[in-house]
Amino acid sequence: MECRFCKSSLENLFIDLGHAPPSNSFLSEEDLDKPELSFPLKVFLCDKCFLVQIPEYKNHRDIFGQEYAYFSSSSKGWVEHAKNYVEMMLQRFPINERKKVVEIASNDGYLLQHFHARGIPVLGIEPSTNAAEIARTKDINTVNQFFNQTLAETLKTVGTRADLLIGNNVLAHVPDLNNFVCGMKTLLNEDGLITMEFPHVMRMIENCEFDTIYHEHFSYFSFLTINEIFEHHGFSIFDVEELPTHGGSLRIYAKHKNDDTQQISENVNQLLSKEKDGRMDRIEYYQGFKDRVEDTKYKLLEFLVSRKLEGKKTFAYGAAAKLNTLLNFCGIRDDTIQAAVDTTPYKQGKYLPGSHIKVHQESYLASEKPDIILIGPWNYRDEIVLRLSYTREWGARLFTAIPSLQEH
Ligand code: DWN
Repeated sequence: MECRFCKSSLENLFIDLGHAPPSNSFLSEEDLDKPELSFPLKVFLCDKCFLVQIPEYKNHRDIFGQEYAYFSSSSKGWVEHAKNYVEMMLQRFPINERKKVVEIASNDGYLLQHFHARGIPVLGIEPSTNAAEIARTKDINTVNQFFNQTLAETLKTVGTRADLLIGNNVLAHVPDLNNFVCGMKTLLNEDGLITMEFPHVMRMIENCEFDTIYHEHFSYFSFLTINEIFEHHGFSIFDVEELPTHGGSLRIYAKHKNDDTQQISENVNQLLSKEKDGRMDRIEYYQGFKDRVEDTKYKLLEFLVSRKLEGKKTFAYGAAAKLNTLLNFCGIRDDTIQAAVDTTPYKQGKYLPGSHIKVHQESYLASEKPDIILIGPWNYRDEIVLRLSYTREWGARLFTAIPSLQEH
């Protein structure tokens, strides 16, 4: 196997989470009587460019095709984050009705709707048909295709160039990374801007966020590696921010290398130095992760089995992809966690991949009154703990499991 960026041979195993079904492959009632596919979940480290990565065990077209389970608007916190981004960008850069804003992986229009509401021309690019159709109901012009160099060339041919090109939580989902970044180079106008957000591998390692490892996350980025990738493809990253979203993400701001309209912020060198001081350009930095992951696993299993033996009822709240990685790596099934709850209509009535725990709508909590509620998307912990305050009436206890078991 070779590194998807620098093509060096991949010799270093970062972590092996065993075989698991893809974390967003929710099952219908009928699917429970059929075979269920599991794939290896092995993560490798390139010892040349330090890109942490998973081979394309499951074809990305089968993951993000017709039906995708994740809708960006399913979490208020994320929609608020997108709205704040739009307001910040309009303050900082001259984005107006004469400009074109293009978002790659625009999902259900959660972000572009805020530019559209201001009369700024937008174009969404979204491969999942169900999400693209929701965006179109919000009057967001959406191309229902995967983004790549070919699509970029086609758009350029018909006169579409991006003055602002946005990509949030998409770069990690792209097997052919070089083709994707080449496509952005084609689509971005001469003095155009790129902003991209993606989970920061430094935070994943520091906070033991192994549950964010799943088949659709092909790459896990440090700033050192992202900077090398963008420089290689003729971009300059002129600013970077560390964000709290999704367990700790980076937002990068990039431009064409020959565009001198933006000054390079000190933030760029500061973060490069921080990562180098943290020895993220050394293999040793990436070693020992599995031991911490296993410690989290056994402490969670001990907790859940003890509650079960006491006759307690445990539910999961938030049928996130990360919950499925956690449950499948820990071998948790519907005997220890009896049900899950989620506000996403698409997920309700379906079953979690691997564990086959049924997903219910939120009212199921009040009708069943579980003693223990394990919050899957710990990245929305505060929002969810507040939302579930009513469960205290029957003495429910709320927990998260990452980075370690904590009560809230
Ligand atoms: O990269 C990705 C990240 C951004 O989102 C995607 N590949 C997949 C997805 O990962 P995830 O499913 O782990 O993401 P979330 O946003 O942590 O999932 C939250 C889940 O919890 C959703 O199914 C919605 C649900 N939810 C809920 O039921 N009630 C969320 C909140 C805040 C709530 O109050």
